[in-house]
Amino acid sequence: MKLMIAVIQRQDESALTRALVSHHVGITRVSSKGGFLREGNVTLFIVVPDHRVDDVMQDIRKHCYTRTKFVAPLPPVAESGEFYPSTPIEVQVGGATVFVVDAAVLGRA
Ligand code: 2BA
Repeated sequence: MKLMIAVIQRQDESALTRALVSHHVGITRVSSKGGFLREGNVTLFIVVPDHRVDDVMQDIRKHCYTRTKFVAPLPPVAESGEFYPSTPIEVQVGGATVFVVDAAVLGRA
């Protein structure tokens, strides 16, 4: 068994979870927040037999899109009154960040 931990963007959640549920894949969803952008995202916990990992990845690839965000970089420590031009930097987010680890289901209470 594998535990797949997928960090996805909120905009992709609905289509992806619908697809996974229709393929009889069990999911647990938690609200999360990226450490860099500090924007809300969604983390899905998915446990599947090894042979289904590729099917889940296919759904993730199909429904999770790369988007461009602009973030204002943090200013360096500046002398008071010093002008600091903060040009937003472009960041690519997604499609999805997926971690796959071995899992054992020991039973259900
Ligand atoms: P965030 O941490 O908010 O990162 C959003 C995007 O900002 C990242 O997209 C990446 O393109 C960029 N980024 C992240 N850290 C950066 C840095 N130190 N310098 C410059 N750019 C940086 P993704 O790579 O697609 O990641 C999307 C979200 O997936 C992340 O949101 C985070 O919630 C999660 N994630 C990504 N890598 C992770 C990791 N190694 N461990 C745990 N969660 C991760």
